[in-house]
Amino acid sequence: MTERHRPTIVVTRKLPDVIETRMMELFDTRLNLDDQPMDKAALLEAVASCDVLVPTVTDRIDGEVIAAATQAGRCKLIASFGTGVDHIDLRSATEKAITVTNTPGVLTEDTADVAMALILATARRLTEGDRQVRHGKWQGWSPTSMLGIRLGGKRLGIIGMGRIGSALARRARGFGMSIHYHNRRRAPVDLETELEATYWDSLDQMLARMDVISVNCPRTPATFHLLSARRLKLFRPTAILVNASRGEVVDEPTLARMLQRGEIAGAGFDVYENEPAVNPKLLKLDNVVLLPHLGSATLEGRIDMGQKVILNIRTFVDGYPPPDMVLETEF
Ligand code: 8YV
Repeated sequence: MTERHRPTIVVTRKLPDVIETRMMELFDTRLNLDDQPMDKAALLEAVASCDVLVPTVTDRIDGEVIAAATQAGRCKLIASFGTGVDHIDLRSATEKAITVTNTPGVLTEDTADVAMALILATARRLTEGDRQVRHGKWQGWSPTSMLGIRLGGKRLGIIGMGRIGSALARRARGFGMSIHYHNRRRAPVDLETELEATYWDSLDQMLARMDVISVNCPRTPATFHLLSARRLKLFRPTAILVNASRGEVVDEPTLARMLQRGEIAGAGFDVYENEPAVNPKLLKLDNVVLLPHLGSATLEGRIDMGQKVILNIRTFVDGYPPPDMVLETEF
């Protein structure tokens, strides 16, 4: 039996122990045990000295990094730990014949849980209430204090009815919400029937009629500021917005201003335009829920993601197309 090629891989962030151990068994692996995000110089050095780079959402794999990989002539695979690939310059990777893989599917349910949690927390003012109790400001029960919005019977508008959008819709139905969605392509009839979902070809028309809006589309050139100032102004003043996808899909400064003025009732954020920086206006508002990009943050999810990365690397090294190959044309 011929020996399998043992590639050199560089992992840019600390991964769950079980994944790092397996990587060490299978590959010549350089880990990042102190978990400090790599700066540009470190990334350029890493990509020039490995066969496979394993980055995460916190690494900007731009044209310069791809060029460094090409010049050194070694790195042929970028096996990203995560589903979103907006941190990778896919065009440069395609041009330079560098394969890119991601980890779709295994973080769907965890991310939908966080989107639903944001809807509940924003509508029922959970984090605001927590702050009140914690800071000794609670004066006791009152019939008219801390009133929120009942979710049952309300309309949820989902922007991006992919895996996560559909998983969120299933959860929201359990809370009595009706499902509306906008997507590049209309969903298959089976899914629409299962979710009793209403398709809106016009995003503008949908936005103006929803009680809750959830962003679940990927960040691509076409979705950058999809919720622009003009579109945010279409929201009903009683509406709430949640985003567990990517901050760049929403014009964050305009949203912050509108929340401050009460032109939109509330918002739940898991992601931000300039992570980890958060618009300072948001920090002062009580009608927002601010989470630190928790979407896929379960131990089980992160282990499943790591296993996908390993499978992608092994398949590629064996000379086959890896299962989660990302095609630039999809984005
Ligand atoms: C991941 C995410 O944890 O997979 C994604 O697209 O947004 C996150 O939930 C992160 O990207 C890991 O790189």
